[in-house]
Amino acid sequence: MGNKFHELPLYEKYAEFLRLNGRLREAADIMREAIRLSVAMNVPHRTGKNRILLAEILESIKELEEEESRKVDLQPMSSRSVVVRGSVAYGRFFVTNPSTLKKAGTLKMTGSIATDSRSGAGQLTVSLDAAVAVKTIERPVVLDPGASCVVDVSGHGGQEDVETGFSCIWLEHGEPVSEGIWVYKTSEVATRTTVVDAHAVRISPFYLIPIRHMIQRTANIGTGENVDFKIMASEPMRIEVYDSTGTKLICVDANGDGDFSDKGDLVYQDLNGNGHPDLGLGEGDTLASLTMYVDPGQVEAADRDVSREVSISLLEGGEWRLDAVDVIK
Ligand SMILES: [Ca+2]
Ligand SMILES: [Ca+2]
Repeated sequence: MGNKFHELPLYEKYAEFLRLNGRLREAADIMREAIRLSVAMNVPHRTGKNRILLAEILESIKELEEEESRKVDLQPMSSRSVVVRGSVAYGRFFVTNPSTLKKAGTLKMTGSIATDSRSGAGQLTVSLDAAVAVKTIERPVVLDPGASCVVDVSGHGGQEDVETGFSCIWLEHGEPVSEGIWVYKTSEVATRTTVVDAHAVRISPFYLIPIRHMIQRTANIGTGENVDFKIMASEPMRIEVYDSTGTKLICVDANGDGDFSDKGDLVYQDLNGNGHPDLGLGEGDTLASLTMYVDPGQVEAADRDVSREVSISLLEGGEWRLDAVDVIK
């Protein structure tokens, strides 16, 4: 039994070593051994000290587990674009790391991929061609704490009423963590200015969910145009809208009811001065886009089955015309 007196400091030092190296669960196991030994040896001051250290290690484990639960999130989970015949469709996925831990993973993408490229750590660009055979590519991505990566997808050769699909999956250690799909097709209609896509996104309690919308008009309009839009949610939620660069704030609707008369509401961009937020299309432009960030707030487990909707309408001839409905679930 005499050896036990030498073992106790070894256990204590080893537990500290493990803790300093971030091996918290092993540190807790060893510290439990140290406590058991110090009780057996009847050295209460050491038992007391080690119990405090164990409590600290367990608290660190809890914090780590909370962080680990903040998984990388790929949005939207599904997305559909219907563009004017002969034009290119644009889809976008946002891959966000809402935790304070650095995350390394792989983006696995499947579709009629013609080309792909990368610009910096934050953007992948993929070009699809409906005529190209379906294939799968994998690209490694490292996401810093709080960082996101954008996957921009352009869809060429879309056929009338035949959907071309693309899937994007975030893998960690080869296991899928989050995934989304995008389909596009063309349609002969849409000779006016219209929102050409709709999305379904997952609720996340950890960050504001980004949703990008493309607005398309036919090329032959010729003149510039300010497109007024209205965004309304089925349940109260904060909605921020940014321009195509993602950095210029257009409006904030603090409760998502579509007006700007509530506390915290503000219109930052109203190019035609009619009180409604808008986007400017230049003379030759056929496309504009907006990105909204929505915060549905904390959703009770019992309400998880209830889908929330966000609708976008454009102002045309003095009337609001509903163009797209996004689903949040
Ligand atoms: Ca409002
Ligand atoms: Ca306006």
